[in-house]
Amino acid sequence: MRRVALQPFSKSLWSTFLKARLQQAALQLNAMANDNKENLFDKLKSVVAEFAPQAQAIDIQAFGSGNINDTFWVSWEDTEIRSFILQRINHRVFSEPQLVMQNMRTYNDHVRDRLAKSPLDRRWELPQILTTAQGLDYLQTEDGEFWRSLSFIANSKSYDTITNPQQAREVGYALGTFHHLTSDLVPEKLVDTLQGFHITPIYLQQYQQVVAKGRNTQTSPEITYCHKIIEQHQKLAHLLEDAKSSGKLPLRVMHGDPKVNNILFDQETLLAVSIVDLDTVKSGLIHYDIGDCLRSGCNPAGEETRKWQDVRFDMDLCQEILSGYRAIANSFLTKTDEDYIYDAVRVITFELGLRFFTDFLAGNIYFHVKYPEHNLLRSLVQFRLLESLESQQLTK
Ligand code: ADP
Ligand code: GN1
Ligand code: MG
Repeated sequence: MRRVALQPFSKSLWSTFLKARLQQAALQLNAMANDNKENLFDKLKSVVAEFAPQAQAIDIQAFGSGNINDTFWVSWEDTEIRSFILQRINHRVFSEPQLVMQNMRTYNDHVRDRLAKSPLDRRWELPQILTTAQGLDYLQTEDGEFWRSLSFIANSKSYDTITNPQQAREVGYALGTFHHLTSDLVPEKLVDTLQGFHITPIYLQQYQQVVAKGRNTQTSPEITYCHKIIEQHQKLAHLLEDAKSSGKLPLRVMHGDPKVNNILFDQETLLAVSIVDLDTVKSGLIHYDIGDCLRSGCNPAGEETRKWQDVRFDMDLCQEILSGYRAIANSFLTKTDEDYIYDAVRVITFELGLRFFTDFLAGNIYFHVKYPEHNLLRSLVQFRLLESLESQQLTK
């Protein structure tokens, strides 16, 4: 990331510069479409002041490529350059952001203690919650928005796709480390921040309801293809939930969203050093995590590609991710867990395609989009990935 020298600017020149930068950030973030740009400028300045009153001249940039929250990188300079992550929690998705922060505390405290008792033999970081001047974990503004600040994991970088086998093993290692470090955290200590999240049959119902309402009457070969894939995979939607209710797969702590760009790499060693986006950490099946990690990691074209017909599931990357995962997860992974891995990737890939498609039909109310057909294209990518996966066998 480009660092900006702050000192030579006068206060007013700095303010003009920052305003331009923020307007640019606002343009980049589609979620900001509803914000008045002037308000956004003032809002960001006052929110930063609550978390870092000592920061004099600040620089703020839109950051990352998350689909849910609005994320900013905030930096300033005193004796050295300092920075943190500032996020506006999407409260249309998370109706009780205070519970999201409560879970994050529970998770952070647990993992910090565990690492203190039995340290890993390599770098592993937790994003620290930075409190407001009043000592709170988040700031609720008068207009009902929720903001939080997290320490920036130093010298780190995330990637939207995996480009080599070592990276793939590291992605697996990162998820394994998350499961390992939470294997003794009682799942019931975590609250459910997003009801229905990863309950695939519920997404199927939502799709059926949206279709029944008939709000979107568009037709195209792509839309027909999506309906057809969903029709063909009705049974698949129940597979993991059935395994859960029959007790074949136990409830454990799951991350909920371990896609590749939520894993951070050290820019020098190129090793995975953290897993972020802890909003959906809760009691659930680790198979949703394994499935999601493989779904996102084994799609070299990336989930945002427009060339959806070229999308394929890369079995070699899959083996690398799994070998990195197993290296640390072998202590708790059972034979039955292993037996469900292939199906877990199918379920979660189908589920995400279904979620994107339903959101497209419903008018793009959940995921951030940059254009009206964005979610349609994303669903085509997932459905094509699913077909590619189903045309291959997962070898152990
Ligand atoms: P969203 O829910 O919108 O995906 P995330 O919490 O994943 O939001 O944040 C967006 C991106 O910002 C992440 O994918 C990651 O690349 C980056 N990021 C988030 N938290 C940190 C952090 N503490 N340090 C460094 N980068 C971070
Ligand atoms: C969202 O927030 P982000 O971009 O890391 C979504 C995931 C999806 C993912 C697809 C809370 O993740 O479930 O798999 O988009 N997160 C939530 O890119 O819905
Ligand atoms: Mg994210």
